[in-house]
Amino acid sequence: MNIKKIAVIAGDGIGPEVVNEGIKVMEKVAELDGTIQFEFTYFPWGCEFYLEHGKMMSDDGIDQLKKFDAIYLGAVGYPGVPDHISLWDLLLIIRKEFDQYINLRPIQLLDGANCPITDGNKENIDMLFVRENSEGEYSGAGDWLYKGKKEEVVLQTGVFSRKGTERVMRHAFEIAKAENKTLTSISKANALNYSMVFWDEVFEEVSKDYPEVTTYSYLVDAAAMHMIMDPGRFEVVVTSNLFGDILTDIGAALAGGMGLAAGANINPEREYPSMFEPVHGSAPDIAGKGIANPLAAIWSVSQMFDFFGYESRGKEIVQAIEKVMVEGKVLTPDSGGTAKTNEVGDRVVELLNEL
Ligand code: GGG
Repeated sequence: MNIKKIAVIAGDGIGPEVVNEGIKVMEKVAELDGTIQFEFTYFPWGCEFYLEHGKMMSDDGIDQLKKFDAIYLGAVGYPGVPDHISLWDLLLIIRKEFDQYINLRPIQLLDGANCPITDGNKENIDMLFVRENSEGEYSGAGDWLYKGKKEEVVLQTGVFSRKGTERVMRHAFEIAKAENKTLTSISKANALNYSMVFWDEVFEEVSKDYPEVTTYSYLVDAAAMHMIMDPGRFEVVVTSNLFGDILTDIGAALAGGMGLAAGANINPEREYPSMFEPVHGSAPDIAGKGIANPLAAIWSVSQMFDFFGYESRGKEIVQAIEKVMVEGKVLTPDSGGTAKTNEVGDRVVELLNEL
């Protein structure tokens, strides 16, 4: 039996509600498979923990998480705790400490999902974003000078190392090559005259090692427009931390909304645990009402199965999500239904039984 130890950080707001459904699905798939089993350890970290202890996670939190095979995260952020603290002191610190330098965000329009553009279909909305996840605009480098004075100045420095830039590009090229897809790099070299000129140069250099991969390069503003006007241009996409975060929200909208957007924070060397999460935040406005859409959290479970080498099980989970969407009977309000979070999770489990 392949036993995987999973650290569960359900986090804030709707995090615990959607994570519960993801765990249901993990257990069902493990039961159906018969060769894999999960052991869950729950960590109470997040904004409530912060309000009680003055910190988002225990001081030795990173050491505690190190021994797990993967982390399953819900959502972070809640009114009462500044957003930069809740994000930096839990989610971003885990990504950095565990060198999860790849953020994989699939943008895939499933049958039954609501696409806001007229020409959107399964064929032209099928992309994989490979977002740089360890540095760039999210490096945390900067300063706040003369705080509160009239001379006040803030600096937020983008950090693009050769190692960090090259490795995310190589990872994206490897995916594009294996899947026989095109690779698009998204940057902004006309305005960001150091970081993005460098980004484009490294992309050009690395592309020489992958002559079989057709490449494109767009400025981020043009890319944002093309994603709406002509999404079929994009297959595998590599981009920086901030651009990736923004563009994948456009992607989420194209593919049916944030309730379907999943993300995997990967340490490709497997030296540290990787982390799987819905892309959405904690949605305090609907927290506790039992109406949050659990499908993004469930889709991220499919990414976890892929990561563990159970790709066919991962595919089945996405198929079950698609069936729920096609049936259209058990959907949460954001997808036009009236179902509760747990009912959607239960329906996914029932459909997995039938696949
Ligand atoms: N699901 C995790 C979560 O709450 N994410 C909110 C967020 O703001 N994430 C920023 C990022 O992915 O960089």
